[in-house]
Amino acid sequence: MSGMGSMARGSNSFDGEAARERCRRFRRRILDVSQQVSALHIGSAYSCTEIVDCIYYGLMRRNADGSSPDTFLMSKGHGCMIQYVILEDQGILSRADLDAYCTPEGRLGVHPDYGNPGIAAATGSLGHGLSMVCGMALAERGRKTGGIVYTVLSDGEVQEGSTWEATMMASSLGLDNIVAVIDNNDFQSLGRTSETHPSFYPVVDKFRAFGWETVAVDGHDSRAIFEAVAGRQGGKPLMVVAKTIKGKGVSYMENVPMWHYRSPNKDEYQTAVRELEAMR
Ligand SMILES: Cc1ncc(C[n+]2csc(CCOP(=O)(O)OP(=O)(O)O)c2C)c(N)n1
Ligand SMILES: [Mg+2]
Repeated sequence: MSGMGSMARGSNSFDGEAARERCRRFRRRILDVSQQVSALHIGSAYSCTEIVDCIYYGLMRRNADGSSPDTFLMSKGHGCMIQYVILEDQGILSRADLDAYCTPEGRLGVHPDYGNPGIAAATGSLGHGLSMVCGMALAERGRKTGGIVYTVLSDGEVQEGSTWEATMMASSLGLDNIVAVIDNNDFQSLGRTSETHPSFYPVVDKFRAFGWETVAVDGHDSRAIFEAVAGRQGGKPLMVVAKTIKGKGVSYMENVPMWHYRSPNKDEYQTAVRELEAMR
């Protein structure tokens, strides 16, 4: 397969202002869903809001019937609330689906389940996503569909050995139809990645050494993410290392580890609403 840079939607077609408003709206919807449950991975979803938005609204192609030749797999499955609200926005999941989040009657759980609309694979056990992505990308190549497989990994997840097996496999097989993004918020649950695993850095160099094209971006700059992918050279799998802030968008959540898995109380909810509404 030839380099896939030309398959992206076009380097000037991504509206950064529209992305900013969508991401504000998605954070607000996640905040509202958080009030239905005792806890959800809100900081993890806010960390990769611009990344997942850019993949769905800037990079993945849409057919006239709404389907896509491309695939998205949320490797950091615990951050799936951002995917759920985007799938709701696209009409693939319903409002009722999200309203029933984590209830016995509902079909959406804490992690993505295969079989639910818009979900390419079950994830949540970290470290397996990139291996599945390799298989999917290989299948797309074999079927000559031109389909691109997008995925988002977390920085804690990259420490799993299986991620490196898949990293080596992707470049060995020349799977240039893989676009992976690391949500590099420098937190893994309650600790700093840079403190628990200092040798994680410089992570860009490691993927380059494994034969990937690499690029580092600000993971909250939607246009920068888009341009990093659209402007790639091609011929190799692409790893975008996106520098992010866990809990981005609500001041008291940013870089505060307990917001990995927690729902705001009533006062905290009101503060977050005020902040998100002020971003209009
Ligand atoms: C194999 C595996 N081990 C442990 C966990 C429990 N767990 C859930 S999230 C998480 C770490 C969160 O940090 P990171 O992976 O960097 O995600 P993010 O910062 O994006 O939330 C852990 C250890 C898991 N889901 N899978
Ligand atoms: Mg992290």
